[in-house]
Amino acid sequence: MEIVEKCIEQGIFLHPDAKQKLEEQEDPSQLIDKILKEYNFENPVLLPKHIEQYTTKNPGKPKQEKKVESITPKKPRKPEKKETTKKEPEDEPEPVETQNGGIEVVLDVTGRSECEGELKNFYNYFNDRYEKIKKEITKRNGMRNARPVEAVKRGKEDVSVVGIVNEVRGTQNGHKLILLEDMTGEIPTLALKNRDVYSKSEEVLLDEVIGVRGALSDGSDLLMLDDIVWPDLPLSGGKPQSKGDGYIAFISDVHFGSTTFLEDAWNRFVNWLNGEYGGPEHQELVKNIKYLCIAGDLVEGIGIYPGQKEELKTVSITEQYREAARQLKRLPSHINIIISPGNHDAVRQAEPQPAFDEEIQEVFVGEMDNITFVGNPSTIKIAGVEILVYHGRSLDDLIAELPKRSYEKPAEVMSEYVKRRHLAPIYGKKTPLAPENKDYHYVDKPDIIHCGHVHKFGVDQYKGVNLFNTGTWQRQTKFQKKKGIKPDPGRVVLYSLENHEPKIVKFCN
Ligand code: D5M
Ligand code: FE
Ligand code: ZN
Repeated sequence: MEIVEKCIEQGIFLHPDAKQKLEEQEDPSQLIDKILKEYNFENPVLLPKHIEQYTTKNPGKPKQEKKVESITPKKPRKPEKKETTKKEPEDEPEPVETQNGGIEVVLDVTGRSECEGELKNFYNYFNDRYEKIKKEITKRNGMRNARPVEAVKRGKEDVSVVGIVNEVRGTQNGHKLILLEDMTGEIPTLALKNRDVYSKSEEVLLDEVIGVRGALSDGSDLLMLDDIVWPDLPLSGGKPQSKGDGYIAFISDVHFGSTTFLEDAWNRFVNWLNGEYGGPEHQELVKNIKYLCIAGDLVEGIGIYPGQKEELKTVSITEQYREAARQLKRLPSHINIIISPGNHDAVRQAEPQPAFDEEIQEVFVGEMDNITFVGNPSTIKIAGVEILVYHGRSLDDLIAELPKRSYEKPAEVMSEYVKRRHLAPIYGKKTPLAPENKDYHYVDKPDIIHCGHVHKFGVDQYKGVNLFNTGTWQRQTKFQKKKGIKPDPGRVVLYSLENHEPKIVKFCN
């Protein structure tokens, strides 16, 4: 299993034929390390052709290359009977755990990972993604009578269908072709360049679940589009009804252990929390801060990017977490801290990432008992307020794919999570995903989504969901300088559990 696990770790699925080829080699484990190091991660499935250049012995077997489509099992299409044990995820009650300070962990992969890198995991994952989002889409106008792809193909009149996007591309004549698939089959759909629907077609992302309405063109399978529908949320449901008291403080991307960590700003924040910075009215305010939520990249980590070593205070990951524990211990002990990991933390890279393992937790537990460790993403509830904590790695992919989105307004990019009801619509790219049997990136109806990762600060609201991106505590790194990304460090969002309004507090210009 070792080579398969190494692939899962990176969010890569090892095709069975590629696995067999690797196992025929002298040292499969060493070879897979080399391959993964050089792999471009554009295709989440590692195929025999990807490893051919590395294999030395060929035991004379004819090459049996298969087409990508035949093995990319992201399609919820007629699987073998025994794999169709289709679960109704809604019927599975999630065990709710109550932690420090009445923090309920509503959804978290920690301790529940079932991904074994098998085809059935892919099938179950995409099936769950499809069913959950379809359920929402079919509540929207014009989509109530959505029918399966195969039934639509036989129809004549106006039709609607919900499918996973298998391909999006511009045609030679400037129209947009979108290939949609459900468990019954695949259908090509076309947004004509001179129709209103065209601008919507430009927002369609690969692998996401969308609904479409249109009419079949005469004598063919091609569906001419009138509209594209995302699941989204209906208009704002208003503020949470609950009436708690005190504040939750939100921060992210602290990067302890980096030479670019902004110690002065952090010290101001710590002093402020202890009532030693900011004057009497601040003292009154900070007394009421009951929770601190940290959305990943707690430490700088090691081996994350090439050349990162030059910016490390220490190359010992345990020492970095010890420093984190020392720093968090300086905060008032009545503050309940929630820690979710990011791509710099020492857990598996593929999302959903579990909480820090026991060894790392012990570094903190020895020091303090007010921390709740959760996975990434995870949903927690505090005083009736539902918070979706997600580091935000997929923001890089959304910004790259959607021309109207940019690093300058990170909270607005997060509204895409609500519109698409998904935290990682594109499978692969810069966001490695482990195909769990259940889709942990589905977005239900949180009151708050809290992200970090892009090191840009922003607060926004969309359809009643508060969107916070809490920036960083690290100054511009060499990479960011090269890319022209100017970080927004030393900022905190305070959310009132009483009036449900956010406030911004700055500790750095
Ligand atoms: O991510 C901070 C931001 O910078 C995030 O948008 C990714 C981007 N970033 C930083 N370094 C790199 C490299 N080397 N490659 C690609 N993208 C990068 P963080 O998770 O804190 O590193
Ligand atoms: Fe970061
Ligand atoms: Zn990050």
